Amino acid sequence: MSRIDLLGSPSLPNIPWQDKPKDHKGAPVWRYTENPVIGRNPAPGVARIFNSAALPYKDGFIAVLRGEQTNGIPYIYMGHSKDGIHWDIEPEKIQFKDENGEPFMPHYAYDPRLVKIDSTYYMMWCGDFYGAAIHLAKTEDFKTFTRLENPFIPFNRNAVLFPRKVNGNYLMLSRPSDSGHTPFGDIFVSESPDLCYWGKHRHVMARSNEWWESVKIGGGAAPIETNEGWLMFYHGVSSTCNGFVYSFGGAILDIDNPSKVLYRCETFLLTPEEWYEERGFVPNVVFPCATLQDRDTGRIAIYYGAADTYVGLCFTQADEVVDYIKAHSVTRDDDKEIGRR
Ligand code: BMA
Repeated sequence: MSRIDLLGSPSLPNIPWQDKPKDHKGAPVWRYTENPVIGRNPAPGVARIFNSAALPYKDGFIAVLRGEQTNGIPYIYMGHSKDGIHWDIEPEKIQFKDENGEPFMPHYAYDPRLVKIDSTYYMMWCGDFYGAAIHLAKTEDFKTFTRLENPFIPFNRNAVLFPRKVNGNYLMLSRPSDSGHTPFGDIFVSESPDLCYWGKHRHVMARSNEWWESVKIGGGAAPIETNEGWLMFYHGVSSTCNGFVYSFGGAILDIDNPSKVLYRCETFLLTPEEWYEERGFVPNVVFPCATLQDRDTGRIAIYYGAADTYVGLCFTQADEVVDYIKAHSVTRDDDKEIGRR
């Protein structure tokens, strides 16, 4: 039993897991020793899968996967797994319908997130809406996917819903951006009563003075509800003479007012170190998109994209990671405020 209660999370005795190596140093996040869990050319016509999200489903796991097709255009594929590690990938891209039942195919789709609210699964991704923007769809059965309204106008990326309503409304994190490889970006949260109309936009966190996240930050996995607040894993970007480096960090948001940051770890939790993170289509990227967690043990498994080429898996434990974030927390005035000006 962990001290930190993962309030909204299920018992997940089959969570993929390895214990922390005895000689592990630094932040309490450790990689799966057999990474990457999805390698190159994973399906017909798909060169790489990365930045992907998974959830428990039936007696195993289900994933929405960013598949970079051999024509270079990203799209979303589904994966099925018994153990959360070995994945069967469906050869056909996900086909969407609109709310009238008419087929809808995005021009491109990348960086999907997957969030279950009550009995419905929601997918968010970045796609074309006269510019890069957030797309949203829902499914009950992973057979029919209904595309919903675009929550926000362009340009915006890195959307992820909270796994339950807060104060009666759905909440979504997002990161307003530009049309290119955005050289700025903070995390915002927006509310909706119905997943159609969005408002009450609030600023959550800015890029910080710490160099690992000084260019831009963006939401990663869906926030995890705990008795200390919402545990959020997000990516932070640094600029070098060889381009951007993507690491990931952790913060804890107020449970009723998630635009208030209670704790924010000043150091990264994971940064590119392994060959599959340092070498690939885009070197030096770790990009978290989803977590699995087991309420009974506090075990957390984090799926992350590596070097825009592979899917990696790493682990942490609720008590350890929350203690670490709190012990290394630095918050600024604009983190702590409600985020409205
Ligand atoms: C971001 C997104 C991610 C990608 C990252 C690193 O802007 O496009 O999909 O992983 O860049 O290339």
